[in-house]
Amino acid sequence: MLYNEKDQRFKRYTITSALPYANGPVHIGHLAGVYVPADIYARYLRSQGEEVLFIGGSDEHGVPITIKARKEGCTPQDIVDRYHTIIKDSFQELGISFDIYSRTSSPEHHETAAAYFKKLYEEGKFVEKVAQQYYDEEAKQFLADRYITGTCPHCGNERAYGDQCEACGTSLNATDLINPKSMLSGSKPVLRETKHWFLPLDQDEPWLREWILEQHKSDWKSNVYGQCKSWIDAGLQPRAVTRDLDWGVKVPIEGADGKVLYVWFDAPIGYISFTKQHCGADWEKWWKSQDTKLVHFIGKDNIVFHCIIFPSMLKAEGSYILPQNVPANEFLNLEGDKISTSRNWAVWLHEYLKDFPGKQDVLRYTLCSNAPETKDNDFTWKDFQLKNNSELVAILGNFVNRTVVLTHKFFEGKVPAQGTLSEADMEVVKELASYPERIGRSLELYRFREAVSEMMNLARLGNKYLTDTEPWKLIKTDPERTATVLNLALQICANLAILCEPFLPFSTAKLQKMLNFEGKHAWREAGNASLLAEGTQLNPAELLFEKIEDSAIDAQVNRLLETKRQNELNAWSPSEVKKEVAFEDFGKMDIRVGTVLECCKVPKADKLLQFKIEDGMGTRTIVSGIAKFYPEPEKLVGMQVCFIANFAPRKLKGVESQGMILSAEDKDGRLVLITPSQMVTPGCNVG
Ligand code: B3M
Ligand code: ZN
Repeated sequence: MLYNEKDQRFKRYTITSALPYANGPVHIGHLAGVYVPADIYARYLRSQGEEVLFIGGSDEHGVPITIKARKEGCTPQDIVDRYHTIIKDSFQELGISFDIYSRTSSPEHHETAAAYFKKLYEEGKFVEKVAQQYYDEEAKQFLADRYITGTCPHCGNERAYGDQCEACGTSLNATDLINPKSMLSGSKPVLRETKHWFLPLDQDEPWLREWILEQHKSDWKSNVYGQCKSWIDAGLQPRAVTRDLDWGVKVPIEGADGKVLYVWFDAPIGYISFTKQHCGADWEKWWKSQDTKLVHFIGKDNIVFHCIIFPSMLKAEGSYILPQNVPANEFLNLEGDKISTSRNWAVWLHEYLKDFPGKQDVLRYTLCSNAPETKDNDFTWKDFQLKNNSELVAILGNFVNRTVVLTHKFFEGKVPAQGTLSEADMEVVKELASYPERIGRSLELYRFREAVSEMMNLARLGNKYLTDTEPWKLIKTDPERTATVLNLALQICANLAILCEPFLPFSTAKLQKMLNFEGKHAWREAGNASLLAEGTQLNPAELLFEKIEDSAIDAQVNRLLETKRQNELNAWSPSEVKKEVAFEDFGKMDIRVGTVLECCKVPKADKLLQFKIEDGMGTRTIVSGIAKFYPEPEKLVGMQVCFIANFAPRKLKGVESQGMILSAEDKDGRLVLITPSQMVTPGCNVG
């Protein structure tokens, strides 16, 4: 039975999680924003005995996929096959408990999406319009969505796409872009006429306003509500649901050759087609029954599609329910920087699973307790280590371990008898009883951070109880009382073995095994202090969590630093080549090699080094502004450098400099001395 009264009228839950594009693997931003909270929610509801259908799948259409295929010289199908497998396997390994994880390139999905379009078409729900669209004359192709880039009219981002600006999150039409450019040929596209079908969102405004802005004023998250409100207030525009492309669901009507459904039209229908795939004939109750609660877990860039466009598609069809909630999260950053697939600035799930085998729960825990629920948030590896070492290991793991080890030590691993409870014991029992509701209520309100911190508070309660009662000392004077203490501590462990499950399924399974308390336990069993019967034989103690050492964290941080270095390198381009000069002009320069005899800092000048150079004719002094880059100038003695020998002498900080030493300026402004690749005779010419 759920705690939130509003939810009690629902019999079943259709939980969807945004379909990741199969053009790359899944990263921690996706997980924290969508999949970890959705999975916790689904697991919680199942444990509450609710009927749940948790749907996921890969979004295999859309321009990013065809662009990637083009770049790699393969077919879009190759791309989606590759990433669908990686994504699906890594979700499974992380314990994301989808009832079905399917894909939109499947024939079943194409059929459902096409039929959906056809029905709306036949019922006259679309507006047919011939519109001007960008066309690339070199590539001979219409440029849908991401095939166009340009400047966002809202925020000035120069890399906005034809359908969306990722910098400010605004959803765009390609014709809104300033300075549009084709992704295919780089040329300036021209406008050409083409026919498309539009969803007349403008006509939906009255009911959307009532439904979202009135009915869901208090239960939708403020970030979601706010975005919807600004969309609706700005005035909704008809939205094209077809594209001139050859990758996607073919538009199933005559006269639509070369056109497919817009990816944002077909993808949410994926939720429906996957339900059919999973449930067969019995699928409709999940989508058409008033006692079903539909909840979409998404990231903030998907809000308009799930709160306005998809509901308007559902309403147009007529027989579907609308979502009751759309708990969208904000974005997770990584070490202070926006996560970016193209810059490889991410922690990829499949790589994490390889680097940290068996530590799925650590990632789940960190991402949940740091989830960007109300504002963007930052993931750092240091914090990940801290959450593991000082919370999972030091609080939860430590409490369970102490309890089980002491029970083995003092009571042969059998749950000892619960004698008379002291007042302090009764306080603990009372507090214990409040946890299922404390955690559950937070979860029902989509407050996952709050919920997971309550979960940890229960472990804290247990730890404090042991510290206060000191059973390891008590055993010497009062074995009977010790039995009661350990019994109660074990009861807390058993409660954890129910209440941690949505968050930490792998560790919970271990804990259940240790306690000989395996199997599916209902949420409502928790909250009482008699879950484990006296005499139950425990299994040997096992560590639930292990400390993560600095070396493991350093390796990850170094990988990111290397990525950053690579990105800077990629972003750098050499300065423009100067105006052409004649050979004679070059010949005027007298460049030679000399050997460094002495080198020291110029007093009272941070930047300058004073060189004494053997130049074949004698010695000369040259002052050079490279002190910052050679902190140990004496080490340069013996090295050969190149210098301009016929530079007019000039005084620098009171020292006369007779020439100029050549160095290369690296992209970060670092100066590096130029030296011949083999020793040569001092004074010889360079040219
Ligand atoms: N494929 C995910 C994204 O925008 C998008 C979600 C579709 S959910 C129907 O990254
Ligand atoms: Zn923008």
